[in-house]
Amino acid sequence: MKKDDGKSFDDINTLDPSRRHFLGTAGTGALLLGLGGLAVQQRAVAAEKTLAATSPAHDDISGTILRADTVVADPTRLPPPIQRAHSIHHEIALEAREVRASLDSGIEFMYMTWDGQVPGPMIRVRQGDTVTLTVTSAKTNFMPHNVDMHAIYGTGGGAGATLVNPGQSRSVFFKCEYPGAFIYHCAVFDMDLHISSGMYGMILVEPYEGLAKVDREIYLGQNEVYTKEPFGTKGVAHFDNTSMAAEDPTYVLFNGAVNALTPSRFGPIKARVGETMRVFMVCGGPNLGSNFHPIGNVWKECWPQGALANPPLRYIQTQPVAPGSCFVGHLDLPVPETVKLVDHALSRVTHKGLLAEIAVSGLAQPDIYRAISQ
Ligand SMILES: [Cu+2]
Repeated sequence: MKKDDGKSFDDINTLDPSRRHFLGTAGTGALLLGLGGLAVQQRAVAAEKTLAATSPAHDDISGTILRADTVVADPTRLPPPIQRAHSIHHEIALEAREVRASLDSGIEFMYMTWDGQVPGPMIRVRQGDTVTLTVTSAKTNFMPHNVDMHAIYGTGGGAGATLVNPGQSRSVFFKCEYPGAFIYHCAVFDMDLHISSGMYGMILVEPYEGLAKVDREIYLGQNEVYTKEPFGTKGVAHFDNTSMAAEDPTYVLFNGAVNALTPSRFGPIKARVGETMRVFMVCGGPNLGSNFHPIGNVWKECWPQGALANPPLRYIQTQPVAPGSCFVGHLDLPVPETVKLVDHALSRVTHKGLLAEIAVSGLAQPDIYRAISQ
């Protein structure tokens, strides 16, 4: 994907040494071409749908699949705020990539992704900008994919025009006429499976006047995953169409993995006392919305549905974010603390793997907060 200074987001989204502070033990994250002793579960699901018969066991189909250490997107890697006051044209590329990677320590899952990460790369343009979007499907894929952009006028948000089979590439032109933070997602026939497997991201259309200045920005995505095995079962987690149809997920996740943005996995997001932070969140679903709450803090301002054309709400504790929608909010960070970002439907935190943390470091501010021992 290209941003407006001509650099490729591929450079950003490839895990480089500067990301290792965040990714910790994730290693290089380079995609490795693996020989598929393990089958592609999506193919098994397709067999269930089309044959209405016993689906092949996951390990009964051999194929070539991509493998990666992780699909977890670094929440601090996003395009910078737009400084210009004129419109430009963007050439943006997204690659549909089916990849087997870690859902949790000792658990692997067959993801479907944009550019190998969950959520997909954040696209950032300005109202009035035009885009040529090229959607490519990796040759190693098994499924058709496409993109529905909620940020545009056009049939299916471009879904029909971008439908690609493995090895194919197609392009669509659009103009971003209205501002806001919008989801983009795969929209093939079994789109719930594709979104649940990771095929969603955010396109931010900044309003003509731009956004308020903040010290830091982060980007998160929430989705739920449905597996045949109970939560935490080691080994390969197989997708379960039945529990998806019942909207009864096994996992609810930020950035595609269990407790991904915490010290036990890839580390918390870091900030300093006195800074301001803008949080972008896209809720992929496919079925559950979020009740987005910062524990130990408050949304000083937030824009429901990412609708930046409207005035923000102020000092909001828990903001609903519908599946297929987005959130933009601001945090003040006046004291040293760990802010836990959660869905306040808290069983999703305690039983289903959803947690991100912001570690705010700096001098204590006892006039604002202090513990008192007796
Ligand atoms: Cu897809």
